Amino acid sequence: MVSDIIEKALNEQIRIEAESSQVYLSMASWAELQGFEGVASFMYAHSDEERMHMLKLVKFVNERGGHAQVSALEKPPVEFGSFKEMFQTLFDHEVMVSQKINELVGITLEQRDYATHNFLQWYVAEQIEEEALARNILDKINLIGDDKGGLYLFDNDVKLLVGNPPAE
Ligand code: OFO
Repeated sequence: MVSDIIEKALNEQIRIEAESSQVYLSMASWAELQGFEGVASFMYAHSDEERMHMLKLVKFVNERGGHAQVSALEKPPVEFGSFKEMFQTLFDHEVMVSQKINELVGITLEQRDYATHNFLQWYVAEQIEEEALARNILDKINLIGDDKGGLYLFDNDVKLLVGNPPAE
């Protein structure tokens, strides 16, 4: 059984994961309109992943006797200026999510909720991967700058990062 404090904290994380999904969906749409198919596929897939992170939390809260709640979401940005700006936003966003996960883990220790603590380890590991990936992409894009040919090759490279592109 989750305590009220843990339930509230997990519901807050459900909202954050849902907002992450919306942010990446908005990035996907923007990249698609710029004609960058690889980046768009990557962002669509990433958006789906965030929804999966959210659903995993929803199931957990309900299984533990709490009530997973779906809340209103903040509108994501719709314009990103440049790919560099967009990937910087993505990286900053993932760093923020990692901080939130860490705070959540801290609360489970304070509350001595070891079941939720254990469950959250998956998110801790996932954030390490996501931050590393975002940093890696950002490093690449910083090297390329505004070079059109470089961006074209980058788009093809990013396409390879997408394991399962969403159905058209
Ligand atoms: Fe990319 O963040 Fe979820 O956990």
